[in-house]
Amino acid sequence: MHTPEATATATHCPYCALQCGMNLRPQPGGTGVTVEERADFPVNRGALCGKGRTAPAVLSSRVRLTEPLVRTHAGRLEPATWEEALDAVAAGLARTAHVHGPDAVGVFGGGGLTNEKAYALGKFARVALRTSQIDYNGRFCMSSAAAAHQKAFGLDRGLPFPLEDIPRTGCVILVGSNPAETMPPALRFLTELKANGGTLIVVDPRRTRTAEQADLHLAPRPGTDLALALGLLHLVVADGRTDEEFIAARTTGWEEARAAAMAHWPELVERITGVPVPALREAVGLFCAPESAMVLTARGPEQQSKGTDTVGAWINLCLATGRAGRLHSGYGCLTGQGNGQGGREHGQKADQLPGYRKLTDPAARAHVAEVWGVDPDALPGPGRSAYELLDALGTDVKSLLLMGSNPVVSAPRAAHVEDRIRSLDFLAVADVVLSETAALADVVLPVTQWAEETGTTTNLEGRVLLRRRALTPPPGVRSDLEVLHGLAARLGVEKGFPTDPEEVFGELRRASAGGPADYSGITYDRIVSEQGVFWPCPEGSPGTERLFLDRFATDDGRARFVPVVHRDAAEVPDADYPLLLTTGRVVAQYQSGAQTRRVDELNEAAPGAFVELHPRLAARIGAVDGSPLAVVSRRGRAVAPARITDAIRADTVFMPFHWPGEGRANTLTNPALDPTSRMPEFKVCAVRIEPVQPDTV
Ligand SMILES: Nc1nc2c(c(=O)[nH]1)N[C@H]1C(S)=C(S)[C@@H](COP(=O)(O)OP(=O)(O)OC[C@H]3O[C@@H](n4cnc5c(=O)[nH]c(N)nc54)[C@H](O)[C@@H]3O)O[C@H]1N2
Ligand SMILES: Nc1nc2c(c(=O)[nH]1)N[C@H]1C(S)=C(S)[C@@H](COP(=O)(O)OP(=O)(O)OC[C@H]3O[C@@H](n4cnc5c(=O)[nH]c(N)nc54)[C@H](O)[C@@H]3O)O[C@H]1N2
Ligand code: SF4
Ligand SMILES: [Mo]
Repeated sequence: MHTPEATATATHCPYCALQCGMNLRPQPGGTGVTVEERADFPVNRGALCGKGRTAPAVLSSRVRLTEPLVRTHAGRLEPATWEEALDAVAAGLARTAHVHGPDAVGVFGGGGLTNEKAYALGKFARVALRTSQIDYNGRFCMSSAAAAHQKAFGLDRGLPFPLEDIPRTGCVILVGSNPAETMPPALRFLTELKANGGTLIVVDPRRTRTAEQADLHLAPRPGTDLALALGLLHLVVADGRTDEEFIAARTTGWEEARAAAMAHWPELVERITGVPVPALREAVGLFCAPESAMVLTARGPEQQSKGTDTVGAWINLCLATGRAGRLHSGYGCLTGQGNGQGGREHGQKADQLPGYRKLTDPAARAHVAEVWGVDPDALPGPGRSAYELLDALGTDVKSLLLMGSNPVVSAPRAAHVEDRIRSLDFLAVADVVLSETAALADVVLPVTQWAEETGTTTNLEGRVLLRRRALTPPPGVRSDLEVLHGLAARLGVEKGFPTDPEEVFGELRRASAGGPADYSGITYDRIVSEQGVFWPCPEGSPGTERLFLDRFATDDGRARFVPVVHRDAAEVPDADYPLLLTTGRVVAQYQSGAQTRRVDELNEAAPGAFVELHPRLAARIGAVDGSPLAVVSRRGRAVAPARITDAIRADTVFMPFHWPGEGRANTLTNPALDPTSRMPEFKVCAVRIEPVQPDTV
């Protein structure tokens, strides 16, 4: 006999979209779990980065929340019972709805939540709160690529092929993606590509550890990827390297897109991007020579106020050269969060219903309303996008329920967002730790974590996976599903919010049936026996590993070119703010750092913010390596030590965004939004820098 917890449990990492497989073995005495290699999972074959290896540290009650907290009249967060806490949340939200109407209550979700939670949260907003005001942090992540995917292919699945196809293609252009830091086990696919004779082009203003692996590194000025992609397309046309047969058979809109691209002469593109014409020519040569090729984008080109058009231009390049909808060729977006793919499919997005259905589509409303047992007319319409929702806090939106995000650190123009959050009538946060945002709440609900609960995530390949409970949570915490169940009941909705994840998944399957992201044929058992199931997967389907091989998901089955032209970033350097700031990640910290800043080993590796700058720039302003440097934008001022390196352009500085306080990069960033995706411009804003005398810090 053994107890269910005595053996190792096969599950997945709590952090990024790679969703590496791992085994969790309970420690003797039942106090925690140890991570062990799980070599059978094909994505990572046992490899893990430091974050995944150390993830169990956040399960420790030394760093996590273990009891609900309610703010007292004296203004302090004090321990409370679950009954008191849930009563207070329901009362706070109901009061706002009663006085100001249901749309004065907001909900903010996260792409780290399992499919079951994301689904339940969207349903909770529309059915229990009847508010239109729900959106989530995925808006800050891959929304531009999602919008471009929809436009061109009629469907948004980040990667239309499994990662294992990467080594089998001839050339990969990796645009604004740094997997050496953001998905280390995935580097293997690029190493194998090169071992197979394929070539790698990396487009990044910094010579990152990923760019060091490249055959060709293009280092454009931040915010100029659109011109770069159009310049490459111009050269493809000028050199007669288009695939006319593919264009005629499988696409529409080429003439307009071609005309738009032809306005982008190589010399003009060199002027805009800073990438020399010979390098542009070399890139076209490498991309067009082999029979197959891929373009993969991540946050670099996407987190711009023109991210949707930029991704559209890279897709145009793939379509014009016949490198889409074919085996081992295509465009893909490397999604970021643990459930960044599934989290964008099941209804926590402002304009969306489960199964990637549109909230404005009457047939979609009717289908989902029937599953939910409500009148379709009772479903609210689309609400505000994430930044617009945060910006409306304290004015139009007076109360907020937040689950799975830490916007005080991660939102653009964060000082303003923090101010808006502080001006709320009522804030409830469900989290596993006391994040910077949770610390501002009126009620904090401590929830269970990955290793303590079961649920599905959908990784960056569109592969639906099962995370499994491996240990018993501490007595004071409840799951997000239990939170939503308890709140719905208090708001008068007794039924429809089950707490068993598999029951929620069963309902999600029905709600998604017939939609673009159809999960109806996926079961927990199938996921386990097949190492994940790719959607779309209608009842009886084996799942869809590769999309678009026969047809694209548009009405006529053809991919659509988008005619796009270059435009500047929302903010360009001037006399007062002569430099560009770009932001991103380091390997040892995750996102707002709420979880990873609580892990000793990771803090030792990456203890705080820094400002990366070129030696020439450093010499010009008298910056010294390791000494504090102030970075000032129109939004505010941040201070962090200088890190001098010739791996960055001399007109650009870089800051990671994982830390709160003085070094918070998002104090500086520009919330200018992409008109289609509503993505903020995290990757470009104008700044000046000045060394700080230690006594003035
Ligand atoms: N260690 C770690 N891993 C993570 C995460 C984390 O926080 N930490 N987060 C996860 C999530 S949610 C995401 S979304 C992914 C993100 O994964 P990535 O997109 O790989 O990460 P970033 O560092 O944001 O940006 C990638 C690169 O874009 C470059 N860049 C900046 N501006 C531009 C530009 O204008 N054009 C181009 N072409 N490149 C530019 C930066 O220099 C950077 O090297 O990582 C996931 N994995
Ligand atoms: N300057 C700049 N800013 C950026 C970016 C950038 O590149 N540059 N990238 C953007 C991107 S791509 C992203 S994805 C965002 C991410 O930024 P955030 O949305 O802040 O993401 P996290 O830090 O992962 O926050 C997740 C929170 O939810 C908690 N949590 C984890 N799991 C659960 C759960 O199951 N239930 C509940 N209730 N809580 C949970 C964690 O403890 C943490 O407090 O940041 C964006 N901000
Ligand atoms: S690469 Fe991502 S999924 Fe894999 S161990 Fe690291 S954080 Fe976890
Ligand atoms: Mo992300």
